[in-house]
Amino acid sequence: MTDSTLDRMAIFDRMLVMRHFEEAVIRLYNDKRFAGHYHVYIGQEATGAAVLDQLGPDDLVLTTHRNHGHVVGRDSDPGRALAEILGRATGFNHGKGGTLHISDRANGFLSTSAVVGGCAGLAIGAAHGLKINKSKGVAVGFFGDGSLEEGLVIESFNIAALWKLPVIFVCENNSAGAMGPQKGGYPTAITAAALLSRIPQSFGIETQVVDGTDMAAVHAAAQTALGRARQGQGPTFIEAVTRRWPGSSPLWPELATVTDVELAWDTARISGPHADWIRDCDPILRAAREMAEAGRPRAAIMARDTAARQRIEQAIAFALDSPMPDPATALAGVFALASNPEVRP
Ligand SMILES: Cc1ncc(C[n+]2csc(CCOP(=O)(O)OP(=O)(O)O)c2C)c(N)n1
Ligand SMILES: [Mg+2]
Repeated sequence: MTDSTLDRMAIFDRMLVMRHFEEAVIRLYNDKRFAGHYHVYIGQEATGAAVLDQLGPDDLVLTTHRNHGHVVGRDSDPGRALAEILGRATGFNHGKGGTLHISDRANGFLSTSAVVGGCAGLAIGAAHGLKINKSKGVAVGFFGDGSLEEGLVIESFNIAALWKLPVIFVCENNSAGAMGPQKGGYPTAITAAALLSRIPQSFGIETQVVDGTDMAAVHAAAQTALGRARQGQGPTFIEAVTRRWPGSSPLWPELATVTDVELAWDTARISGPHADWIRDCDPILRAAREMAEAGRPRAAIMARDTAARQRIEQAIAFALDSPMPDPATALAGVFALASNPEVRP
């Protein structure tokens, strides 16, 4: 059965903007345009895009240290998002949030927390606000599998279930195939639960586990979850499983693969140490391949890629042309003890 509400090209457009944005972020970091630690969402785009494509203006989104994809995938201006990462005055948060804390309130991003698990607490708070204001909006919290180790997340599941809150917990489990800490692999959730989904299930929360590179599967799960939340039926937990992008395995992101959409059908050209990931795990190539196989002209698919690349080129120019913040504004918008004259804004 085909889902008439699934607009693959619209979701693909969001994914392309996310991808080209973050490949640009890595290049800008390598060019020393910003400093400090950062994370990218590359490899998880199908999950975010398929959820975000179904949200309306009343819906709220809470996200994490891996927030760039969600922000630009929900049509927040990539120029202002990039300016934020580069610490410029035109950034969404005037350059004070940086890569880890981009939030765009006008577009439903209330606050972005890099505290692992923090987003779940923010999401239930947002959902509670929506409920008591009798809004039809839903709060969507995106977080990683590591969050399931945090007590706050467990408490958030409990409150969400007890109060039947309009919230969707989207757990982006990017640890498929991970070796785990015992074997020196990158971090995975360390929990005694054999399956992450059993944790929310024990609170009576509806759960769905889907392939996070499959936009159709994520779309269907989110559609059901949004319908339940809007009808007052309470929370849903969606676990979207992906294999980590090789460029995100080192501590600092590296351009381990560079997106070439034509590899979706020109598979003989796929080579190099990460050929398996490119062929089997890249959600962008999967989406392009599936659309081509369903009869979309390759030229139409490539035209979307060109458009997304141009949009990001404009964003880069905007961000690089933007001024640094005026030092006189350093304390504006900063929480401070009113009793301390040194830090009073
Ligand atoms: C409470 C807390 N503990 C530790 C960290 C350091 N830290 C940043 S990202 C990260 C791994 C998080 O894993 P996961 O939630 O699966 O997200 P992923 O990076 O895999 O997307 C850790 C431990 C943190 N930011 N907050
Ligand atoms: Mg993870």
